[in-house]
Formats: sequence, structure tokens, C-alpha cells
Amino acid sequence: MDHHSAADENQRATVEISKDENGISQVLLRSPRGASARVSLHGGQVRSWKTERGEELLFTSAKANLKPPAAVRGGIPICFPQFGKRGSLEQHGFARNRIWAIDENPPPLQSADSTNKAFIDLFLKSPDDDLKIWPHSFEFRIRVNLSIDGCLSLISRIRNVNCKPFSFSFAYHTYFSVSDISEVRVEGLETLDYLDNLCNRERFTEQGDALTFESEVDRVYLSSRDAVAVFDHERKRTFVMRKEGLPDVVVWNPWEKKARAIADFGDDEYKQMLCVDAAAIEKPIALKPGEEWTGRVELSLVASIQ
Ligand code: TA6
Repeated sequence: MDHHSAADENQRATVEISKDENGISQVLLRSPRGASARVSLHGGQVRSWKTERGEELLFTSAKANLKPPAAVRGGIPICFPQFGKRGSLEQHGFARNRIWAIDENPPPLQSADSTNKAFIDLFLKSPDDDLKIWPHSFEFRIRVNLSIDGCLSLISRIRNVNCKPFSFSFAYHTYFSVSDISEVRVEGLETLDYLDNLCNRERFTEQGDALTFESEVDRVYLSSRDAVAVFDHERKRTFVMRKEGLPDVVVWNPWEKKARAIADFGDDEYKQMLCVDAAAIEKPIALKPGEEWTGRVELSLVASIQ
């Protein structure tokens, strides 16, 4: 039995809804032991994930533009219906730029044991304006769940409510907060092929036995295993990312030169962040009319022994 007293277990998980400084609704999830996550209806975006001791685990740039419709630089932006920039859609699609709604009556999620878990269901319907740039009717539901031991999971369900098929790419664009990028190692991507965005998306094979960082990295690892670990040596902690329905993993750090060129990114902030995104990019998800896709990611934190 872990060190938490029985009393902790009896405290309830809480869900509080409030307005942020721009008058946009946000939801604070709190686990019985004090871990928390904050989700904004601006983009359906997780903006904060904290340990029981109140430590922030996600990076947000001090220069982030928090005003809709800007995409907020940090937390976990939702990239849908595309990843990257192609055609008339904005970079990474429009889901992260839209105001979502709280879904009061979501279709039941199988095997979601929601006892003593803090969770919220959000909903994005295909906004009319977007039908002009992406002519497909969809319903996008996302459940953000904080478990009793502080694990954060996001479950996206996207249904084609169109009369014709459509395809989309997707990513949970996760900004992990790290102590120092040169002290970080990523395991779980060994031997995989990847598309290198720094070399015209050319395909390479990962040779190393772990990924470490000495310069800009911008890759999409393909058909990965369902668990990836991000070791933060200095803070002696490891993020573990488990995923379902999301075969690819994006790894991105802009490094110094690119960070300086990004308006909503502090010049030195690249040292304190690493994006490791559960994604479906190489093979877009194809949905026939009426079909629904589910993409799930679970983030947990383990203390590293070394
Ligand atoms: O591969 C990740 C990436 O596409 C990078 O090329 C960089 O553009 C990053 O996403 C951030 O994109 P954003 O639109 O959030 O600035």
C-alpha cells in the first residue's frame, strides 16, 4: 500500500469551471491527492498539469499569445484535421484555434471507470466557417481525465457525420517541461524509421539506442510502439507516454536559432521544453460516413531511480 493515508482516498475528485483572463471558460480538474489539470475551452487545450506538490509538468512560453483565436504556445494543443501546413488550412489545422463547448451528455465511453476520477468532456462541431476550408461535417469529442494518482489522459473521438468519407491527420502536440534539454533522453523510438522535417521529410532510420539533444530536432517517428519515455536526468523524473490509435510520435525542439525566429517563443526557452506528440500523420485516418475514430494518450510521471 502506498504512503497515502486512507483519508486521501476518501477525498473527492473535483471539477471546477471558471473564466480565464479573456473571459473564456476553463476547467480545473483536481485529484483526491491534490494533482491538477487545467483545460481551456479555447482550443480544447490542456494548459496545465501539476503534481500533488503543485509542480507544473507542461511548458508554456512566457511569450504565448493567450487571446483567441491564437494557438497558445504550450500545454497540449490539439492538431486537427492536419499536422503541419498544407493548402488553405492553417498550420496544424483549426481545432486548437476554436472555442469548444462542454459536452453535458457525451455518448458513454467504454471501460471508462470514472469513479473518483476528475474528468471533463468537451465537444467541437464542424463550425460553418470551417466547412468552407474543410468541407467535412464531423463531431469531435474529447475527454480529459485526471486519475486518482495524477495520470493525465486525453481520449479523442472523431465521428464522420458527413455523407461522404474524409481523412485527417492528428496530434496531441505535447509540450513537456524539462530541466535542461541537454540532460534529456527519449527511449522507445530505437530502430524506428522517421521523416525528418529538417531534410524535406526524407525518411531515415533511428540508429541510436536513445534520443538525446544537441541541436534542432523536428521528426515524425513512424509506427512506433505504444509507450515512449522521456527521462529528465537533472530532475530525476521520467514522463511515460502511452497511446492507442496513434501510430506515430513527433519529436520537436526548435533549438536556439529557430526559437529566436518564433515570435511567441522566448530565445532561451528551448532549453526547458521538448515536444513529444502522440500522432497519426504518415497514414491519415480515413472515416466513412458514420464511422468514429478514437485516439487515446495517457501521460504519467515516475521518479527515476538514477
Ligand atoms: O514538428 C513539429 C512542428 O511542426 C514544427 O515544425 C513546429 O512548427 C512545431 O510543430 C510548432 O508548430 P506551431 O504551429 O505550434 O508553432
